[in-house]
Amino acid sequence: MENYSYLHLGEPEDPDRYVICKYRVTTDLPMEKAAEAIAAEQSTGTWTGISTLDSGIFESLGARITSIEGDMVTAEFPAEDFSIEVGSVPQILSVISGNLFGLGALKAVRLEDVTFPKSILEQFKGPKFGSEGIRRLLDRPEKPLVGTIVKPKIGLSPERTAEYVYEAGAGGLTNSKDDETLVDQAFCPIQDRTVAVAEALDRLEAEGHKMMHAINVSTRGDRIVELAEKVQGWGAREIMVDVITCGFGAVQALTEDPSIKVPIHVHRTMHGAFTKDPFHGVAMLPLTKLVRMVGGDALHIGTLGVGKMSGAAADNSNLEACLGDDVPYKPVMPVCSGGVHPGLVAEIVKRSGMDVQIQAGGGVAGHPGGVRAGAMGMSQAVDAAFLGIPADEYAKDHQELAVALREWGSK
Ligand code: CAP
Ligand code: MG
Repeated sequence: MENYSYLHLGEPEDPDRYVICKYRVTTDLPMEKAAEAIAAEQSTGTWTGISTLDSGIFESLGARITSIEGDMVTAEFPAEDFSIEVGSVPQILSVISGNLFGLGALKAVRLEDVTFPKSILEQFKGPKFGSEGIRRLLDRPEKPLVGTIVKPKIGLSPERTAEYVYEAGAGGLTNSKDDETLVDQAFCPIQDRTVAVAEALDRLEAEGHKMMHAINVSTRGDRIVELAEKVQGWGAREIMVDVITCGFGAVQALTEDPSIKVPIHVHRTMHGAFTKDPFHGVAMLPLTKLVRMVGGDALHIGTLGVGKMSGAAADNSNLEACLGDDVPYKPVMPVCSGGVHPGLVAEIVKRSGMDVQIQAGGGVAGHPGGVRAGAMGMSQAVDAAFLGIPADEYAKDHQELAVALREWGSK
């Protein structure tokens, strides 16, 4: 039996023919051995030599380890390792982030990044709306979008949800959304909620304010498109889906269905289970790239190092993956959410720039003056950041912002 080596150290990476993955590897073995174990398991090999592997298969389909720098291993997978079925994220994930996580040869391994060749990028359509399309629908060309998550997460009736949305819009917010645990519970049926919220949004529009609210349709894969179509028919202007719990296939079913004509807001609840450990799991970055490929219009990327979810990536890599022009798709609207309040807005905008949607749930509903005042406080904070005026200075003439800064402080 031939003993094939997957090591091609020092050879140049070939971004036109290969999917290039960066893995952070923790192991007691020599790093070359651990890297070979990954390449073998994820492409043409297994734990032992096998009689059925010939040089033709190995040379055309075997993964290549092109570099090992410290604990960072670069592996290239030939484009031919991936399905000819157009745009299959499940199969891509099985290759680049599959069995390797369980390999005994590795104490820990984390997929940090992935780059796809043109031949695979071309299989995907990217967002229909993206950040520009959402801005166009809201008539908000430049300022950061400013939103809320209806709180409490669960418990409000359709009428109280709609009232919350109306108050948030009256306070100046451009966006609101269902929380990730709300879909179609008895206390707030999705049809009644969608209809009531649509009426609130119509009322706001008649008063001159454009706003969208994302209705959460996260459900079984065989029902999600049907539910989204219904929700759209009941008046939803935006739809929300959880990419981790529903899967990339579900997001893609929504984004590629010609009958769905509203933007798709992508939540990522559960991602912390595999993104939080810096040595094991999958970083958010590959997932962000895949969400853009499958056509999410807006995506949660965390709060760039401030806010309650600060265990997640604090750098700008996910923001850049949403907005960068290195892929042939429209930019995705990056959403900063999680423990946000008006006192954090300036710092977020300083880190993100203007192309961002900033959201606060507790930071709106927890305002001592109620939801409308909370929304005003957030809107004023975004206006101040947009104008480059420090929040406490702007607060001298903006009462709701002043109250919020007193309540929660500022960064
Ligand atoms: C924010 C939020 C978001 C998380 C997750 C929540 O509410 O609705 O789901 O921030 O976002 O329930 O926590 P608050 P991400 O504004 O009240 O914190 O995945 O980007 O971290
Ligand atoms: Mg939430």
